[in-house]
Amino acid sequence: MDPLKQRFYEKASALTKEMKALLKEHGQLKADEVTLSQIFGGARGIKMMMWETSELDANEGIRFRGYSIPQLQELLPAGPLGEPKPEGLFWLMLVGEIPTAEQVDWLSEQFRLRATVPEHTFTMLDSLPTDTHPMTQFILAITAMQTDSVFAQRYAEGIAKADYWDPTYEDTLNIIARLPKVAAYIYRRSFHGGQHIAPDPQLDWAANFAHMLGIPDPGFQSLMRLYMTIHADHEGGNASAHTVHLVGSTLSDPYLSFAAGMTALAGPLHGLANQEVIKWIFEMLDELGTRTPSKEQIADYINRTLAEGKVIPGYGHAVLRQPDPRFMAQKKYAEANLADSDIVQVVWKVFEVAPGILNDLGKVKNPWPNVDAHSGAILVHYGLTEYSYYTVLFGVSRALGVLAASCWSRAMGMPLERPKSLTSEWVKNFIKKQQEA
Ligand code: HAX
Repeated sequence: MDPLKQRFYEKASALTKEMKALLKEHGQLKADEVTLSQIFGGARGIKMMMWETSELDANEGIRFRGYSIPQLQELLPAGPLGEPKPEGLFWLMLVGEIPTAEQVDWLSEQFRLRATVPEHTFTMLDSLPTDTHPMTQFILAITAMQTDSVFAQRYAEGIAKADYWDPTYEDTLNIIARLPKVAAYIYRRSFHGGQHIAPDPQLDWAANFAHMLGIPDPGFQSLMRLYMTIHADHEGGNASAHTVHLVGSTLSDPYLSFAAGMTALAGPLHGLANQEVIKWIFEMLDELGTRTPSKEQIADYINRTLAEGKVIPGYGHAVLRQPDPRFMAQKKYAEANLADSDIVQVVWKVFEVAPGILNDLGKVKNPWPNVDAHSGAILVHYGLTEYSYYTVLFGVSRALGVLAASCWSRAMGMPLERPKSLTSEWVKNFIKKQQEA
């Protein structure tokens, strides 16, 4: 057994045993009470699933195994320009320990060794029109690779429930290893005439992805390490993670459950917001006829967007009630590396005026920027201007968190997820009974 798999097995076996004993004694304790407003309001805040890899606090933002993003930037083994390697975050999320530089190098090598994509994936992609949305291509490509699922094969052979975690781990490493190649292929066929770039075996996972996209700037490689780290996980309740969790609970294998999660990420209220933000900014600049709008011009454009009954993309969040630390990490990166960029300065000016305007509406619970408000401007700076591709980048990163969490779900023997739904008739009767009581 490889060292990471061995460590995961030890950790997961111990925690599963501990949780079983705790549940036996305390299983009847109430962890939550649910209001009708929560049921009608998108299940906000209802505690209903286990998710080991990260936890979100409304005011503090995300912590991965207890570590904030600035702490990860300090503690995880880094690339040459100082940003953490996402391999290290994956290790941390999977086993709860900060890895050494040697362990991260070992994982980079694992991803290199497992990166061969089944050829029919490319044949399938090449059969699609090149203007097919990149997220559609991405989802189809993940699904096409499912022919290689170790979990599906072992299940068909008749695997014991106690062993589900093992092929889940294998699929997890294989999928993460293959995604940069698949995602770069989609980018190059969609926007660069199908001129593909061979992987560079000297590079770590994120830098190799940057290389295959065709942007040789070492700054872009470093940005990709940061990008792949901060987008990886946001606890279990967000739409993409929850979808992976739900579909995985049917024992649909990691390829299919991850592809399902990517269909959720492709919604404009979730991951697609990163393309919507830059699209909205470009439309604003075109309409205003300037690359350097004033704060007053931006405020006016925000008000016009709201008057048209649209949302301001990149602002608001279902859980967060402060500026997203993932936004702040990107802002800090931009301040250090590309403070002169016009498009980045537009993002900062929007940050100065949008929260006040949204706050004044009186209904927006969180007027602050989320992760998607900043990423596009930095990508544009490095020449990655084709914004319909941005959510694929998010998706490659999201694999790290949701698949590590899938390993935990199978190791802990999580059952088929099946919450209760209600009818309006039930709600009316319930209210009547409460009033009579
Ligand atoms: N612009 C305008 N209005 C907004 C708004 C925004 N950015 N954010 C929230 N509102 C509105 C809602 O549409 C809602 O209006 P109605 O009552 O008229 O329907 C009201 O404020 C209350 O909403 P909320 O409780 O504050 O927010 P929700 O939890 O319902 O929704 C969303 C959270 C992220 C979907 C929402 O803030 C939004 O639509 N933001 C813009 C899209 C976006 O940036 N999405 C990415 C989120 C982060 C993410 O998942 N990234 O992948």
